[in-house]
This record gives sequence, C-alpha cells and structure tokens, in this order.
Amino acid sequence: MAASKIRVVDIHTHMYPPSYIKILEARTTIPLVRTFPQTPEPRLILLEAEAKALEEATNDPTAKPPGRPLTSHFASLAQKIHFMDTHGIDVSVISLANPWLDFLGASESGEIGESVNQEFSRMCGEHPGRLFFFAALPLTAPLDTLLAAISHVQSLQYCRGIILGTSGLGKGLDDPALMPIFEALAAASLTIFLHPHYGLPNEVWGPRASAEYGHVLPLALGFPMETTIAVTRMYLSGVFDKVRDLRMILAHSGGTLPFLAGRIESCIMHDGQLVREGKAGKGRRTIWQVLKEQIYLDAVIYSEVGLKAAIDASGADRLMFGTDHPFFPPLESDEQGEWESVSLNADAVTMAVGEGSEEAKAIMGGNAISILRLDQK
Ligand code: 5CU
Repeated sequence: MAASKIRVVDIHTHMYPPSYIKILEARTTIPLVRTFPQTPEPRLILLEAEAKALEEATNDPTAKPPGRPLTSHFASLAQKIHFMDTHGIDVSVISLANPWLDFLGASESGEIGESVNQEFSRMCGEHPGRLFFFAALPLTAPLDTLLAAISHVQSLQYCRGIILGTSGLGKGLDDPALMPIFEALAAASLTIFLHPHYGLPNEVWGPRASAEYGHVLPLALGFPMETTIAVTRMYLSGVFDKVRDLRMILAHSGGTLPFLAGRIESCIMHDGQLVREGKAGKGRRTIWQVLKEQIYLDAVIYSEVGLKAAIDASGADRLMFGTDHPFFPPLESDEQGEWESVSLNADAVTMAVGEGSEEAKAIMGGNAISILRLDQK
C-alpha cells in the first residue's frame, strides 16, 4: 500500500488585513504603525514593552527605530500563499494578530469586528480548502453585540473558531462576566485559540531591557507566562468544569503549563484555604485531566524538549503544528525563501516523535484536520 502523503496544516499563522493596518496608521499610542526617518519601511509597534523605545525614537531621529518592519508578509494574501507553498503547507488557519480588537472603543468594535471577520472570510473564499480562519471578537462591545458577533462568525463558511487574548472583558479569563461568552462559543462548537499579547509588567524586565535586549524577554518569557497565568486562573475559577464543551488551543504549546502543571497541582493540594473550602478534595478534575480533555496545544515551541513536555501533558493527538508567520522572519536570508523559525518547529516534531511516524503525521496536520473539521469546506 502506498504511504499516504503527510498533509501539513499551519494553525498558528496571522495576518492584519489592509483595513486594520489603516486603523493602526491613524493611531498615536501603541498599537500603531509609524514611519521613522531612519528606516524606509513603516514600523509596526505592538507591545507595551516597546513604549520606551517609541518615545526615544520620536524625540531623537537618530535613535534605533522601535517595533518590527511592516513587510508585505503582514497584510498580503498572495504573500501568505507564497509562504505556504515555500514551506509545503497545504492548509492554513489564519487569524488576526495581536492585539486584535482589544484597543477599540465600545461603540466601534462591533462594526469593525464584523468587517474584519468578513474580510477573513473573503480571503479564505479565494482559496477554498487551503484557508480557514479563527475570527476576532469585539470584546469591548456590549454583551448583546458580542453574542451577535459569535452568531455571525458561526455562520461564516470558513470560520473554525475564535482567537482570544488573555484580557477578556478587561479583568482576565476567570471573570464571571465571561461565562455567557464561553457558553455561547461552546454551544457553537467554536474552538478558542488563546494567544498572549500583554506579557508581564515592564518593570519585570529591568532597566536595561529596552535598550539592550531587543524583544527577547517579553516574547520568550512574557508571552508564555501570560498564557500560563491566564489558563491557571481559568482552571482555579472552575470555568472548565462549568463549560465542559469548551475547547481551547493554547499558543506556544501552552506557555509553561506542561512544565508547571505538577507544581500547580501540588500547590492546590497543599493550600489550606482551598482544602478548607472543599476545592481541593477528591473528585476534583486535575489540571492534568483538563489538559487531556479540553485543551489542545500548538507545536510552536522550537525545541524537542518543549515539544515532548507538551506531548506528555496533552497527548500527541492534541498537538497541532504552527509557524507564527509573519513574525520571526529570517534576518540574514531572503524573506521569500525558507524561514528557520518554521524548520525549527518542524524539526522539533521529527526529533520528538520520529520522521514519518503516525504521531508526526497527526501533529503536522492530521489532528488539525479532524479537530477543526478542515475536510468540510
Ligand atoms: O514579535 C512580536 O511582537 C510578536 C507578536 O506581537 N505576536 C506574535 O504572535 N508573535 C510575535
């Protein structure tokens, strides 16, 4: 029997449609897009950790420009398809990149969200079967607008879930006010793709970070800790028990959750308050169980060690390959060629489970096809 070809699916791949870039260009505070005299390309400035560098470059035209270059990779659909073809990616589940619609006012986010989601739907329709998307929710809008947005995106042919940051309605994902949203998403079979943006407070990085360490600390450590904290808060608040059909994919292989789950469990078992309140007793679903029943992890962790921890925690049948395109482009080779950030993740799968193995096929695409129903157009 001929060996079946591996189908590669990228579930972690972002875009900013041109209309969204226009919104960023009109802004004066982060997130924003701005051109500086010292660089030809506009710069995309997204993170609070970039605030100091932005101020310095605004006051001093010779200072290092903040952010990252806004290349065609961020907004061009043709470029996304070229990237997929270059890396042998059959299907991509695209999503708006951070910070999504989180910074918009309550009166505008519903309408802007609807048009952004419609734009993603249109882009997917240009490449039927190759593109699906995670929609963005207007979290600053009133509850009825938000619930209407969930119904709207559920009706869009290529929508397979929603991308969500950790701030929720402003108070994090353990906020009881989010329950109707989680219930509506579960009822609509829309999987949440949980993605970080806010990181940790700038003071954590110390006074040298902004000038000397680039984006390393907020991206390598801030993002994963943010995800870990958000999901642990959800777990402690009982969201996963209250909404048993809720399904979440965690970016970056769950932050540090696979590594820290044991410590979280031990802290629960040894917490006097939780024990007294009956929250740590027998019959409790452990975080290990939630990881295996309601959580999926992407495979964007760049190493065999991290990937093995993710597989041990959630199972090889719950991991899904991703690239994080258009972030992390090659800096010393042609951006139109192969990206090392992609091969690091693909190689980690090979090293962790063996080239061509059933697990490798599942992680590289099979899991995403069945979990996100990508065979249904
Ligand atoms: O480089 C960055 O700042 C980012 C970002 O903002 N979002 C993301 O998904 N990856 C990298």
